[in-house]
Amino acid sequence: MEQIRTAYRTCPLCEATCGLALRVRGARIESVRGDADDVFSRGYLCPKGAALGELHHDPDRLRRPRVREGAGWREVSWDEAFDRVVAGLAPYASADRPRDRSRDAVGVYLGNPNTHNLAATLFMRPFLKALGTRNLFSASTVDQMPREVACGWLYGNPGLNPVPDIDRSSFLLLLGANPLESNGSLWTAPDLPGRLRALRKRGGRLVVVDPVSTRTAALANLHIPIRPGTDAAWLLALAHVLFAEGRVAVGRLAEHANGIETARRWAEPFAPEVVAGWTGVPAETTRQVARDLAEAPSAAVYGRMGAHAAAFGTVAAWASDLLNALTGNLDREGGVMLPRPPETRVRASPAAPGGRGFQIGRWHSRVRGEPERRSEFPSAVLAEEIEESGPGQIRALVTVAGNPVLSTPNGRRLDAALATLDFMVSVDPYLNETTRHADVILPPPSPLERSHYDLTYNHASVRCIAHHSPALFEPEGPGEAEILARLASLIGGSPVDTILRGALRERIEREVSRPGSPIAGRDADEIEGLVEGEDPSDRVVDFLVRTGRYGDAFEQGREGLSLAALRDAPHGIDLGPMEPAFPDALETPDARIDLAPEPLASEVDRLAAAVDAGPLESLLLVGRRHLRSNNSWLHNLPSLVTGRPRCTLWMHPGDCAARGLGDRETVEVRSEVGHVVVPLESTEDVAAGVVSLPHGYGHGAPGTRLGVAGARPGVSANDLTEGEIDVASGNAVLNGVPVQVRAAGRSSSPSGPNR
Ligand SMILES: Nc1nc2c(c(=O)[nH]1)N[C@H]1C(S)=C(S)[C@@H](COP(=O)(O)OP(=O)(O)OC[C@H]3O[C@@H](n4cnc5c(=O)[nH]c(N)nc54)[C@H](O)[C@@H]3O)O[C@H]1N2
Ligand SMILES: Nc1nc2c(c(=O)[nH]1)N[C@H]1C(S)=C(S)[C@@H](COP(=O)(O)OP(=O)(O)OC[C@H]3O[C@@H](n4cnc5c(=O)[nH]c(N)nc54)[C@H](O)[C@@H]3O)O[C@H]1N2
Ligand code: SF4
Ligand SMILES: [Mo]
Repeated sequence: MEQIRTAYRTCPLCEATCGLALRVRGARIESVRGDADDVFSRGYLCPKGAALGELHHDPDRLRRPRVREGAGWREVSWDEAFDRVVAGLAPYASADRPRDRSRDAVGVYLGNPNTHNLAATLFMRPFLKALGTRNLFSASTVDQMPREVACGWLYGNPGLNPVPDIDRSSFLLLLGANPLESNGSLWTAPDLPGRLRALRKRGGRLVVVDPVSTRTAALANLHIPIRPGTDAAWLLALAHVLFAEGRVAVGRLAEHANGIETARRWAEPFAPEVVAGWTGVPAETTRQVARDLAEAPSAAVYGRMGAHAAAFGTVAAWASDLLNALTGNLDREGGVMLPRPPETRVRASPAAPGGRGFQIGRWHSRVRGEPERRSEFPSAVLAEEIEESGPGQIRALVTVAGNPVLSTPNGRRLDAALATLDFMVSVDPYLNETTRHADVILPPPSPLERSHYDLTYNHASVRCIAHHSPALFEPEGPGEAEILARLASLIGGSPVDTILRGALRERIEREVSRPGSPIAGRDADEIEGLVEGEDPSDRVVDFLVRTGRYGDAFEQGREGLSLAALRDAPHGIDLGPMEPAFPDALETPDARIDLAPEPLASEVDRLAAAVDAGPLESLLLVGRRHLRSNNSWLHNLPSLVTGRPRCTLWMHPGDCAARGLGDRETVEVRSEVGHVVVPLESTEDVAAGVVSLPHGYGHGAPGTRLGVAGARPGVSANDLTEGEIDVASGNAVLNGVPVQVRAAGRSSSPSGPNR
C-alpha cells in the first residue's frame, strides 16, 4: 500500500495566499486542509483551496497539446504543436520578419491566473518582447487598472499600492468590496473575514458601502447602500466635509505632498447635500462618516471592484487615498501602508526620481485611439481591433490564462470576432468559451506540478511573508516557463536556454550595477555561479530573496533569506508587519506625493457635471462573487457547483412587484448591447433600482470541454456589459450598467447556454 505523505504549499487560486496541507497518496490528492502552522493563514482555507485536488484530477483538464483539425481536435506531440504555432504566426511574427508595426497584427490577451503563476510572472516579458506587438490586452482593464493609474500618478509607480493595515486599524471604510466572498483584492491577508471580526472585537468600526447587503456588510457597524457608479462623488463629498470643517490633518507627510490646495478646490462642488440625490446617501450620513474618519485614532479607506470597475473608477481609486492622506492615515500604522516584500523589486520601475513620471498614452489603439496604460490597451476595445480591417488589424491572437469571452465587456461580440481570426493559440489547461476558437492549445502543468512563490501578491500583503512551495509532482509536459520561452524562441530567434537563463541574468546585471544594491560592484558571473535551484524560476526567487532586505547578499557566512532557508520553512517565514515607507519609497520625479494629479482635473469636472445632471431612471446592473466561484474557470469542479444554482438575478421585491415579476420566475435582462434569460430571485438584499448578476457563467458553448460547468451553464453577465470605459484608465465599466428586466417568453430570440 502506498504511503500517505503531507505536503504544504501556498494556494495559488486567489490573492489571499493561504497555506494548504495536502494529504497525498502516490499520485493522488486525498484531501486538502488549511495548514494550521502556516505563519500567515493559520489554518484558514476556503472551498476553492479545498478543491485544488479536484482541479488536479479533473478529467477535463488538458494534459497534452491539441491542434484543430477540420471541425475537431487532434492530440499531438509538443513538437508538432509548436510547429503549428510557428506556421500560424509566420505571416505576422517570426525571427526573420521586420520588427516594425506590422507585428501589431498579432494580439495578446493575458488573463488573471498569470498573476498567481511564478513562471508566467518571470517569463511573459521575454515572450512579449519577442512578439513586439503593441496590441496587448489583459484582465487588468476589467479589474484594477483604475487603481494602478491612480497610484502611478499619486506615488510615481502604479505598483506602489498602499493597503489597509487591517490588524492594527481602528476604522475601516470599504467601498465596493466583498472580502467575505472574494477574500480580498489588491490586499493580501488570508482570513480577511476573521481579521474583520477581530477589528470589531477590539472595538474598531467597520463601514461598508455597497448597493447590496453582502455578508461583508452584515459584519459592519454601518452599511451604506450607495447607488452604483457614484462612489467617486461620495468620496469627494467626504473630502469636502474634511476641508469645510477644518478637519484636514495630513501630519508627517504634509511636507512631502503637493496639491492639497488643488484638492480642496476639486472637492468644493461636492457638498454632501449636492451629491445626496445622485448617490442616494443622506447628507447627514456622509457628514458623520467624514467626522468619524477624521476622529478615529487610525483609519483606512479602501475601494475595490464595485468602486473601481465602474464609471469614474480612477477618480474613486485616487479619492480613497486622498482621504487617507487628508486624515493623516497614509503610510501610518493602522492606516494604509505600503507592503514590504522580502525580495528586491521584480520590475524595473517605469518612473524614477528626476524622470518624467508615470505616463500614459505613449501610443494609442488603432480604431478608437485609446491611450495605452502600462503598455496595454483596454480589453473593451479588443473586439473592434479584430473586426476593423486596415493596417495593424489583429489577425492572429495569443491568449495566456484568459477567458475574455466570458470576462470582458460584450463577450458575445468578441466571441464572434475570435471566429474570424486567421490564427489563434491559447496557453490554457481548459477547452473553454475562449480557447474553443484556438487552432492550437498548449496546456500548462497543474498548479501542483510547479513551484510557487508569490512575487505578485507580496506587493499587496499586510505582512512581509516569504513562502516557497516546491512542485509536488513532476509535470508530464513542459512547464509554463518552458512553454513561454519556447514560444519566445520560435518567434524571436534566441535559444530557449538563453531565454530561461536571461530572466536571472538580466536581474543580476541590473543589481550589480545599481548603486545601493547589496551586491553593487560584484562580478555578475560569480553571483550567477552562487545562485541555487534547478528550476529557472526558483533560481530567480533565490536571487531576489538573497538580495532583498533579509537576504544573505551572497556573502559567505552571513545568515539570511535564501531558497535553501525557504525550503527549510514549509509553513513560510513571517518577517513582520508593514512599516512606514514614504517619502523614501516615492518614485515621482520630485519625490513628492501628488495629491491632485493634473490628468484627473478634467475627470473631476466631468464628475461634477454628471452629479448636476442627476441619476438615470433605469435599473442598474452590478456584479457579485460567491465563495465557491473563481471568475469563469472553476465551475467545472463538482464540489464548487453543488447546491442551488448561483447564476440568478437578484432584484428588490418592490422592483419585482412594479414589473409583475415573481420570485424564481425566468426573466429577460436587456442592455444596450445584448440580453440574457435567467432565473430571478426576489430579495431585499439588493437596494431598490439595482439588480445583481454574477459574472463568469455562460458555459455550454459548442466545442467546449467542461462537462460539469456545461451541465449548469448559467448566462454571461458580460453579454450585457457594453463598451463604456472609465476615461482615465480605460477600465471597463462592469458595475452600474443600465438594464431593463421583464418576464421571459416575450423576447424575440432565446439566449443562454448555447452561445
Ligand atoms: N470567491 C471568489 N473570490 C474571488 C474571485 C471570484 O471570482 N470568486 N475573484 C478574484 C478576483 S480576480 C478579484 S479582482 C477579487 C475582487 O474582489 P472584490 O473587489 O471584493 O469584488 P466583489 O466580490 O465582486 O465585490 C464587489 C462588491 O461591489 C459591490 N458594488 C457593485 N457596484 C458598486 C458600486 O457602484 N459602488 C459600490 N460601493 N459597490 C458596488 C457589489 O455589490 C459587490 O458586493 O476577488 C477575487 N476573489
Ligand atoms: N461583469 C464582470 N466581469 C468581470 C468581473 C466582474 O466583476 N464583473 N471581474 C473581472 C476580473 S476582476 C477579472 S480578474 C477577470 C478575469 O478574466 P480572465 O482572466 O480572462 O478570466 P478567468 O475566468 O480568470 O480565466 C482564467 C483562464 O486561465 C486558465 N488558467 C487557469 N490556471 C492557469 C495556469 O496556471 N496557466 C494558464 N496558462 N492558464 C490557466 C483557465 O483555464 C481560464 O481559461 O474577469 C473580469 N470580468
Ligand atoms: S481564500 Fe484564496 S488562497 Fe485561501 S484557500 Fe481560498 S482560494 Fe485559496
Ligand atoms: Mo480580478
